[in-house]
Amino acid sequence: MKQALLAGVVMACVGGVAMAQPNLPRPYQHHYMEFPTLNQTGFQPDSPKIAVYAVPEDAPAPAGKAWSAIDWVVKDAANTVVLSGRSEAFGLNAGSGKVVYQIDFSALKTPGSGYVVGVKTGDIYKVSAPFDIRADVYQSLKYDALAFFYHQRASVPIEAKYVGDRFARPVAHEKEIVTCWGPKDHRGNRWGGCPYTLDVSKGWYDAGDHGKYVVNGGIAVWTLMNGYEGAQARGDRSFDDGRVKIPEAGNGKNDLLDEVRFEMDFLLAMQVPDGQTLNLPLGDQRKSLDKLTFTRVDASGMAHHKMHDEHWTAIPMPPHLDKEKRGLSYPSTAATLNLAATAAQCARVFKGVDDAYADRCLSAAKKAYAAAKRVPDAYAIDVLPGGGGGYGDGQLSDELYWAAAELYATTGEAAYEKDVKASPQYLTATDFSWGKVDTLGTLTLATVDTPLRAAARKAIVARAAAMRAETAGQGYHIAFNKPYVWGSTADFMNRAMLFAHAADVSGEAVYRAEAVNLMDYVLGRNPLNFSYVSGYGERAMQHPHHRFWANDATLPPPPPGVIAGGPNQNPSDPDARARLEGCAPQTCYVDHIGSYSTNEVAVNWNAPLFWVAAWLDGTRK
Ligand code: 9MR
Repeated sequence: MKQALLAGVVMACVGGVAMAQPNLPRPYQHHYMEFPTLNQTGFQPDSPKIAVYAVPEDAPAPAGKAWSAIDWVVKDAANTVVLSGRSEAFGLNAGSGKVVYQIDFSALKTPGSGYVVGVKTGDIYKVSAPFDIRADVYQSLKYDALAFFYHQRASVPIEAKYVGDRFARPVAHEKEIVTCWGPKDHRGNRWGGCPYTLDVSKGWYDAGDHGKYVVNGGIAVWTLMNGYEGAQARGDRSFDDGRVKIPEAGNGKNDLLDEVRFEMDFLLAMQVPDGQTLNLPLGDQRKSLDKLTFTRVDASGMAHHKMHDEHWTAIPMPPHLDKEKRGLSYPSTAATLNLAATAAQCARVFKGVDDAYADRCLSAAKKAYAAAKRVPDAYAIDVLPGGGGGYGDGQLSDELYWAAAELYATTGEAAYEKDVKASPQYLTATDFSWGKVDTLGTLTLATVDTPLRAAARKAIVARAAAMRAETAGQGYHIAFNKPYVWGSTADFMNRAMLFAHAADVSGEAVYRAEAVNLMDYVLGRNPLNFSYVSGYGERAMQHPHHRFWANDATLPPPPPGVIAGGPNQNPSDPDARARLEGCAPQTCYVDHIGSYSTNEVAVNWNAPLFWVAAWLDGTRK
């Protein structure tokens, strides 16, 4: 059930017993864990439907006692029992340290609104958040999750006619004509600056901050383009011109591609002009950051790693009030390969839509790829003490494989094929994130029609089968048995994306079910009984670490469809640490504006949320 950001107290009533469920206060209060948890938005009629109930006591059960079975009901909005059953205890859920019960009510397929699941404890029922059953349960989420990227645009005003008065804001960082920081860095190393300026306007702000980072923008825009390729393949018209609320609607081009282009323009602008030589630190110099050794290299075609403020700004800080000086970080091989990969993909998706743009992308991609081969070990090093995220990466063979795979998929050229096949990551499929991108290459090879497609598809399905084996051991019935790190919700969504690819190519319904399980977790079936997506669910994220959506007297809350980073078992910000001492991994989260390590939002996280919502909606029966 999509709900407006509720305040106050919600009364839930099952079997005539009313229970107060106060809306999520700040800081988080743990008694919410005592209600059955489920996807608070709802379910497609033919989808599996699972709720999870955790016993309030800490596990294990008192010596000699077993946890007994529980009785549950599902009631409709008229308070009529439509399904009932009994569940044995699943046992201890390691991620939360509680004993849980799984309630499978998949048999209920009747569309409706305002259903609840109730669990009998003593004389009362504890009830879940209300939810819907309907075929179009993900329809608005796919558009809202995509709208995030319009909201995050730099250099243009965010206009009320597309987002409503509440979320509109003036233009910020309108003309970003900048050069590299320097000539010295904060440790005294002399880089020497860059003898040119670049106009790197446009693009999306990364997250709650106003930096623009090539490697994170890269995976995000790749995900959007991969979503476009999937939509095209299934004949999904959801993003045809005029379907999305953005200024480009009506320009005759697909609106999803319009959003993609807004970021691609920025990425292309980050490329070093021809004929430029720069001093760069080559090789792994992490142990001698105070005494970097520089080499003069032909940097033509490389990409600058980042573009951001000189100092971290205060929060809140609407972007148009940001007075910081902004500048370019030096080119890195990682950024260069991100540009090569995404520009090659851009050339593919814009072919036939805007051939001139496709050509521009292809030539940038080839140039970037050649530059990365020429300068394979220019690792990103921060030249400022703060002001932007690090996004450092000391392992680039995955980036090289991804870029080669994109160029091969777009051009079919033998040289790229040779590099793809020679890569140690050839056809690997693993968890992916901004710094680990080999699977993006394999997903593209599984998508595009080349002689490698069958083998890539096999690898994706094998990976899905391996991940699926994790579900049985998880109390929340999720294919996720790994640490909860910064941005864990995106780890969930990236896994869901891989399951979706596996479902597409294998036709196996079990993989769709696993994608649904992961989405259910993010939308409420979790130990915090919390939806990490703003505006979706009775208890949903409302206080992100975001400089504009500060949700205070003057600034708006997050718009609907924005996903928080989520539980982080090693939270590093003071607001989280103060509240989360000794937390179990799945509970290391606070809905607090200060908590950048659990409650920030980011382009690389909303992109897979968008992808999965679009897929679940676009493939519904
Ligand atoms: O998503 C990034 C995560 O993997 C890193 O551990 C973390 C610390 O370096 O940074 C995260 O990215 C943040 C970036 O550095 C700055 N903008 C906000 C990003 C999301 O929190």
